[in-house]
Amino acid sequence: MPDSTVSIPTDLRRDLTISEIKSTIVDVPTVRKHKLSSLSVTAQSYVIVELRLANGVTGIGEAATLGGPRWSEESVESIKATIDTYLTPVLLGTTADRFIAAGARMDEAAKRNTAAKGAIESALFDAVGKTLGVPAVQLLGGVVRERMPVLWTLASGDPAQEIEEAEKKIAARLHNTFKVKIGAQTPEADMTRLRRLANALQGRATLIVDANQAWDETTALRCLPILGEIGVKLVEQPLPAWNVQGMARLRVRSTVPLMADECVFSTHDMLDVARAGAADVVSLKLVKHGGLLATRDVAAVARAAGIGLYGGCLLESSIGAAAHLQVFAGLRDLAWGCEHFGPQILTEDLVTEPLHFEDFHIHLPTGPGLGVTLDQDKLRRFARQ
Ligand code: MUC
Ligand code: MG
Repeated sequence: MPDSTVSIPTDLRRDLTISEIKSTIVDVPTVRKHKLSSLSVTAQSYVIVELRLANGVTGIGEAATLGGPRWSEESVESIKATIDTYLTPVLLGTTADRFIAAGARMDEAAKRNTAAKGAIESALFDAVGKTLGVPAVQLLGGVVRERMPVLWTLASGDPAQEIEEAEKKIAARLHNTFKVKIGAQTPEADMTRLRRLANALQGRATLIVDANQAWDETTALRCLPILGEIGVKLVEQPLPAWNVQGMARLRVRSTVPLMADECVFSTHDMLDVARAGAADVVSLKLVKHGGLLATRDVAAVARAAGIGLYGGCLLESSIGAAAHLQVFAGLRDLAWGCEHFGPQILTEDLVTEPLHFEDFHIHLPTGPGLGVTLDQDKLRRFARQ
């Protein structure tokens, strides 16, 4: 039954006109060095988008990067240039709740540039959600889960430090699944490091690994049985992103499931991986897919192929993490949980009230839009001069 007491403003459509889009580069220090196979960071760089509507509501979004243009093609400098020069002009004056049309306009204005598009689309969902007083997930089909398991990434490369860090996370009941970043050192050194971690945390934690494309096929063939014997539960992107056929060959011989990350940006990539039988699981990320709706599209292709879903991250602050949670909360299955530990690896978060972690889970925020509020003082403080 429609509720006759709810009055929808007659000029709602005019109110939702996009009047201003502002982008700001920020660099936020991390609590320790975070070391991947081909890069390491001591500060995380984001582009924060503030998108204002004619009705006065401002939506926010975030584009994360990792090590400049080294994890993927986009850097904060290129993201800001794309937003300011190409995406903003095609959106100003249009209506914010036409998400799919906005995506088409952005695709016409710029090829790929998925992190830039994802940040803008997040801000659209935030602005519209805030205007209507509903969380973004409600605009995406509604909540399936209010909280989800969240892992922590061990990436200092020093096993003694990593064991101590993991112990603290377990004791605080924040995380008991750990993703270990491998590939920065020799495979032998990584296997020794993993054995140490597995022995120290035995029975109390689950380990997965992410090689970030570091291995070739023969190295992976040699190491996968060892990873299985150590008890590693999932191996993420062992081969270069281009080598989907190689991943398929590995998968046939591996007892440990494989997860696709850098090889799946678009729905077409997902389809190729599915057709090749190259992955058991896919890591979903707004920066790769280009927004909340595109992330759902990739998830739908994966689901159709029986590929499990994992909520990936790129060390987002609570702004970017909240945008991801709005999507993840509405997926029918999220068999592998998520990794939105980003807010905890920053020395300071960018929102007034950071996301809530408890009992090895991260909680979907309850407010409208993305459910978080940008802290303007922090934005000013961390803004690149
Ligand atoms: C990646 O490749 O998964 C996510 C977590 C982390 O530590 O690095 C990122 C990127
Ligand atoms: Mg990865």
